[in-house]
Amino acid sequence: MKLLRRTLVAAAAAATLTMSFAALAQDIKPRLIRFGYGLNEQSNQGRASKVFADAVEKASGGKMKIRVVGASALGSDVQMQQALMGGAQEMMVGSTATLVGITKEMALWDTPFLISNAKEADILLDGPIGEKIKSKLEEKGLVGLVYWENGFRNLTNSKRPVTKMEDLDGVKLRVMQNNIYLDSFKMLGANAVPMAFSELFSALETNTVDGQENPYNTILSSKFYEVQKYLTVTNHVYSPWIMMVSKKYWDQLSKDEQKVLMDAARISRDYERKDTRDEASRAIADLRAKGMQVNELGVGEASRMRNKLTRVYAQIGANVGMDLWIQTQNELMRIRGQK
Ligand code: TK8
Repeated sequence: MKLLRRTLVAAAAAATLTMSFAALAQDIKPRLIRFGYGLNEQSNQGRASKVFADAVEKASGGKMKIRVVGASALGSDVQMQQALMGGAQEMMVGSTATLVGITKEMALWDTPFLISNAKEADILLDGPIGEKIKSKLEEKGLVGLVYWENGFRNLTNSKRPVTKMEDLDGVKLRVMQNNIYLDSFKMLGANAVPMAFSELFSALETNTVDGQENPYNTILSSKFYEVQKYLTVTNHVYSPWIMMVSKKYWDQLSKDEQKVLMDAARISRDYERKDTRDEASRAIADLRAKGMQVNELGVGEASRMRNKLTRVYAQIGANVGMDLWIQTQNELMRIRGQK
């Protein structure tokens, strides 16, 4: 009996020792988190990524370190998603549109002309609808933290001013790797081709494609004005970004560490949306100053386009499911009724 007790005490002591060694090792070696994104450092995406990294470092007292890698240096959105699912990379921020092949409900955010202002975007993204869609990522090995604003997308090209639908005829247009975008722009008459963002600048420069569509912020930060003459204010879709963690990695973290990442993600989201909106409000003037020729769509053209896209709306409804689709329409009616 005595012997047994002594053995147990010794075993317990050994266990405590091992545990404190592990704790010590963790204290010394910060958890290094690779965080990838597609745009360059001097962009809204780059600035907010830095805010996130600083917030994590501060809240963890330096125990968790974010290594921020921009300009698609860790891969395109699609490649990074795969790396997160496989556990080869810890974190990223990128377009929700490129996630549709993984989580079909993400197609809600591809709906043309769905969201018409920042208030609607914030309520849909941060409320139950955004949460529901985000939670679908988990079964695919991804943990969605928060949505950032990419923004309202506008059209640029090097051929001609686009004022009506027919002006898109024959324009070779890069779209994201997403079927809704591909089908939509084909239906509108463009010669749409899917391509990773990382290849876009040189494709525009070499005239492999004539045009593309992205928010003002990106047209500025990626210097598309150097290779695109015409900008059409279409606001054809509000496009979010989403911050994600590899589920394999997330599950290894303690509750406290998960909270550090989530809190910092929220801080970066609030910063990012404000920064993006400030920049977007000045952007048309900036892009004109850089030499772009800016025009609006002709009267009634947006609704002509919407009518042309009936099949796309049906396709999105099928992707996201009727419940979610109706819930979204109801939510928008509620928000619009408040005004
Ligand atoms: C950046 C992309 C970009 C998106 C696109 O990696 O591909 O056009 O708008 O922001 O996610």
